[in-house]
Amino acid sequence: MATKKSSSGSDNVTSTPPSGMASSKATAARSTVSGPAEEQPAGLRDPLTGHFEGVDAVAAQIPYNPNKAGEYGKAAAEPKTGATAKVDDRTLTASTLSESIASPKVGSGKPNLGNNPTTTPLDRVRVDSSDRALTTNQGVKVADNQSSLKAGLRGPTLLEDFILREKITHFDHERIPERVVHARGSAAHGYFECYRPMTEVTRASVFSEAGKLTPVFVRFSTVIGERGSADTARDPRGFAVKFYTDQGNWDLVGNNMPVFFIQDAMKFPDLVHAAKPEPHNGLPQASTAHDTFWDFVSLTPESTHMLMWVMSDRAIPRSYRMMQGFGVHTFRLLDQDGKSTFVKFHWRPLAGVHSLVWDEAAKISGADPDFHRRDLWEAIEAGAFPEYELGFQMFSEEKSEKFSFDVLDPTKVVPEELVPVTPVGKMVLNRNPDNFFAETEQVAFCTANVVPGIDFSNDPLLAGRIHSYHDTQLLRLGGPNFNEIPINAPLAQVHNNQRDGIHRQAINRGRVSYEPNSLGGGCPFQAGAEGFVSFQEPITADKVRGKPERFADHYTQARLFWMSQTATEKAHILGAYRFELSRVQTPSVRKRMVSMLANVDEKLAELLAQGLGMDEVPPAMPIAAEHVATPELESSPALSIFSQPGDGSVRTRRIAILVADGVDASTAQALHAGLAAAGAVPRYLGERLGTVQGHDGATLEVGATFEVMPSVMFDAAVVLGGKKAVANLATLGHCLEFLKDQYRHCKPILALGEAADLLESAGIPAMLPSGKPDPGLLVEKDAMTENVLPVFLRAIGRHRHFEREMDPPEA
Ligand code: HDE
Repeated sequence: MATKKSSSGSDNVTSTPPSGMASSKATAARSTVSGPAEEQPAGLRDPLTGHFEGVDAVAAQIPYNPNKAGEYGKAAAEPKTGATAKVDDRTLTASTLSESIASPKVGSGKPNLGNNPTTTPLDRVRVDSSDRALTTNQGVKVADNQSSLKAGLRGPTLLEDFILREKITHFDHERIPERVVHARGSAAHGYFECYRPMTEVTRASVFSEAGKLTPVFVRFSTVIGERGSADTARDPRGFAVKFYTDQGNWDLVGNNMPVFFIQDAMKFPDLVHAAKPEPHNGLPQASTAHDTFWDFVSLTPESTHMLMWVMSDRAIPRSYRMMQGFGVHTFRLLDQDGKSTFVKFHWRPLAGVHSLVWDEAAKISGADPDFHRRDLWEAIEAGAFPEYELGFQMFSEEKSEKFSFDVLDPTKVVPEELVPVTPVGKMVLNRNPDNFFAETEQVAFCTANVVPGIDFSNDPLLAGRIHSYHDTQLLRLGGPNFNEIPINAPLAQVHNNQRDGIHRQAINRGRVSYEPNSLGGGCPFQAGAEGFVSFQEPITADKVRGKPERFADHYTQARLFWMSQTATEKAHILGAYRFELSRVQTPSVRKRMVSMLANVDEKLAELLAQGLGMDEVPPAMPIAAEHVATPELESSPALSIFSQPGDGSVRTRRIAILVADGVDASTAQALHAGLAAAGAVPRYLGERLGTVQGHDGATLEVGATFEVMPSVMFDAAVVLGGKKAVANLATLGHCLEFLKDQYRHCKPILALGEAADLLESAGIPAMLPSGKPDPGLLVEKDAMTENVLPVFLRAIGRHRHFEREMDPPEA
């Protein structure tokens, strides 16, 4: 670029046009406040005139709006592709004649036509500072990042210090509002692989061919706790998946439970206000175990079914990798001709569904509040990629009308025994995010994000969600351009006439920001049949507030759930109700809840009343339904967690090998190797970090200590022989507590040689309460045989040994 000396003598960039730009003579800037009626005579032509003539030729190709008639009546059902003009000279649609001028900042001077680069892969914004100096946000190198600029070393700091001010100002603004619900979450990238073409039911391209891969970003969350709350609270878990499809983004924003508390979006703020910390004192954090929640739900009997799920072990998953996901609402699949099939979406973890037990979950909240976040991160870092199968439950509208329940009611499931789940593909999470804030915090899911081939049903809860998610991001992410934040941008091209708004990034080329137009050659044009076409649902109805009659049956499916649980699950549900309601301070709220549950099962109500110290079971509360249809099923085995044990693999299970000086170290090493080879994660656990000396001369490095990783951080434990080691461990309160908790939480324990004595010191009974041998307690008094490891692996694969569970625990 040409430069001239400024008066101060320093080099300044001038306004002289750089080479490549039309000369000032050629453009001879004529005023554009008026234009000629006809083409200009040759002598008067200049580049601007030529440009306007070219634009006119483009505009003339669209002499009228040919689609106008198609907007009315029946014709509107089949939207036409927008009219476009043939544009040979692409400078005619440019914003400026100076477009061809290049610089490192404005680009090559050859715009990438028909392209929106803000949607390209995340590499475009991934920043790496290797070998780079520190700079300001303006790219100016910072010489000194230690001290502010002062008038004298002991003097006042100067306002002029733009480096200090920029740094502090950015820091001051580093937080955004947390999500009003689901604030606490963890996320990962991955892909979805389609098993087979589903084109007979949907035109969604994700499901168009076997082997088709679609990138995804998934965020798991708790609901009630604040952003920094503990992971293992009793709560539903969010299971939100953003599919970056070639037709645009599809968000399947689900939970790990297939039903919800309420039936109409109108009640959502009430539900959340009741469940969140109470407004006067901000108590309690991340827990529904308080008066306002139970007050609300006991007056809202449609919540009964969901409460059964939330009181079950589904609400305390062992890992995000080991829980199901559900779209909850009935959605529609639309085929190429717009034919609709109702669908419920199901995610199934290939690792099986596994949960914590409540006492364990409560203790984990202290030992490692980030338990689920860490688990997801570590599994992916270790290459043990979480996998989930997506299934469709498909049924026609006609079929759904014959069900005893309404499929538009989000407090109801469609039992799998009525409509089986058809597997359609698999999701693999194989990449941790680079940056928590930029990706996990800024990701914006929205139920309104659907693609051609997927549509909504009239579930009134879904309708509210379609509005709410977009709306909430406007505040949380600060304006209407949050879709341009890299994690939210689709991979499909974005071209429309939306402009402006805070933090706009796309620099749209050309003067046209409206449709229809002819000056931009009609572009971007309406896509017609190729675009998203809503299902054409015939509706004749009165405008009313209210709910369909069948929504009034609040208990049949709660009972179905209860009757489908094993004895262990029932005991846990009862225990959860007892825990939560014992924390409620208002006896009449407790009583109301028990009277609600009496409509589900008398025994449940009776046992709960006993557990809460009530003198008698209150009478069942009146039911809202005038008529309750006979349910199709008495029980649905698919609703039990135990119906999905997974493949019995021990992959990623954490195993503690308890060690102390004098331990049988070579057996420890052999077990460590065997467990690791099976995919488990063994750790030597001791009182202090450092080396442990085995009685056989071998040494072991302690990897974790009892105080940092108590029992609840492990899925199983090994206690080794070695007289001195056992005597040593028996003196450690931490160790005895550890073993007691392993036992109480029904985890497999392997005790070798003298270790049997240690179990006795910890008060662990050798037999089950029933008098039978405990299959999860493997005691080998003699030396280790080759049988020991396989039997132990099988016991770990079973996850828990609930046969030994007692309420209250005696051990
Ligand atoms: Fe949400 N929900 N929700 N929800 N929800 C939000 O959106 C809302 C509901 C779910 O990881 C919010 O971006 C309404 C059911 C998940 O970022 C908000 C209603 C289900 C996530 C919102 C519901 C969900 C949210 C808060 C009733 C299971 C976390 C922040 C009409 C199918 C997504 C945000 C993430 C988040 C509204 C009910 C799942 C306020 C109004 C039912 C997984 O928009």
